[in-house]
Amino acid sequence: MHNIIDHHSQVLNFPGGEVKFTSNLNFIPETTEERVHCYRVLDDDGYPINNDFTQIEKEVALKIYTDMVTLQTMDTIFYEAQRQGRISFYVTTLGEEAINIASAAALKTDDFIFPQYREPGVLLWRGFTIQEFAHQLFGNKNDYGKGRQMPIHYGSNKHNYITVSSPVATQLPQAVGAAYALKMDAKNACTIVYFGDGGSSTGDFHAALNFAGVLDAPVIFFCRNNGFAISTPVTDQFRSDGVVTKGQGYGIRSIRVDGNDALAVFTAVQEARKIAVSEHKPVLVEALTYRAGHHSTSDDSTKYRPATEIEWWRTARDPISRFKKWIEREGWLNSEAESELRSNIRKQVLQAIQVAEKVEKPPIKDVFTDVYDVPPANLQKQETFIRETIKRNPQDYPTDVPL
Ligand SMILES: Cc1ncc(C[n+]2csc(CCOP(=O)(O)OP(=O)(O)O)c2C)c(N)n1
Repeated sequence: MHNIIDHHSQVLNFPGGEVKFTSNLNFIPETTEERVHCYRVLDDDGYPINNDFTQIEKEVALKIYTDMVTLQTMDTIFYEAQRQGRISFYVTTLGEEAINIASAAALKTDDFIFPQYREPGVLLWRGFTIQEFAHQLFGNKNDYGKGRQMPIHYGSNKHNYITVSSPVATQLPQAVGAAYALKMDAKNACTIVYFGDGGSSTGDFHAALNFAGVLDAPVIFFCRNNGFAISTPVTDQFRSDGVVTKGQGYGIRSIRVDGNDALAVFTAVQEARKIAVSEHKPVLVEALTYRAGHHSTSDDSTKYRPATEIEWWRTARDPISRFKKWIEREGWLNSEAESELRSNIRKQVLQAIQVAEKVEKPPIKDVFTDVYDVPPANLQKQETFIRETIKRNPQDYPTDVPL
């Protein structure tokens, strides 16, 4: 380090660049006068504001629409299945359909997805079937996690979708490490990591951004700022102007986008990907949205926010209706095709539940495999114990779990 003070020009050559001296005792203000603007393409009525966005083809637009409707339908029916006691837990993505589907549409299949848990739409976009979702939710023997994970902890090697793990924000540093590995291997790909505003309130978020900035890791940090971390509103989480402003603190280019505008999300993520892959730089995207459903099936959000607020977001700001208005005006969808699409998807989801429910559960032995090459003595003992207990009390154990 060489701190050479240049008295003539009043600058300090300090690691990272020149620093000018000043005789003004100025603190950097804690806020800016105006909040960071939010990029959008479609107004609330689905009219493009201008032409400054990526033009998408009819086929892509229709797939975005179909997948958003599929996600919404899965949410409605799987949520009901939990209420009926057929599955133990569920999390909806209501209100965040554009974030899920349009961001996925802007990526390439070689890019790795590090989800939080409210992004099943990214997996849907990549071709994970409704039946595969249902098998996971029922934890049957066709579930790739062999029934060991909570419902909604989807994962797929085939789709480069890292398995969901509920401890909040652990995926953030992992995504940076994986992005760095992609860069070292000279791969033409990036990672994208999704997280909520609550995820940004953890230490892992800050560590991840700092490492990414320093290592020039090709990672897209995608924050779904939906206003709440369960019952904690963002106003109780941070005093900054949201999450977007935190990027600059770590030397990371950042953008704020309207998360309920599929075209804006698509365009922003496509540009972010270019920066990550061509320039080997991390990017932060903050999508402003609203969690239009309860946090999970264990939550009742009317206890901490007004029902009228939820209703307003569900209707006036619904991302699916906004996108629909746009594609209808483009002449790519009419009401007949729309109702056929919806009834078709509904049938598929109901059918998937019926099939998944009948598939037997993974065998007991699967509880003890896949961690150790040779199971240690304590696990062997536990397996013997559980088998003997079941033999003694068969009436207490489900009949669809093979021994
Ligand atoms: C480390 C950790 N702390 C607390 C929890 C409990 N928890 C589960 S989800 C959640 C809120 C996360 O909110 P956010 O990141 O904003 O995502 P959102 O649910 O709004 O999509 C919390 C606190 C957890 N799973 N892990």
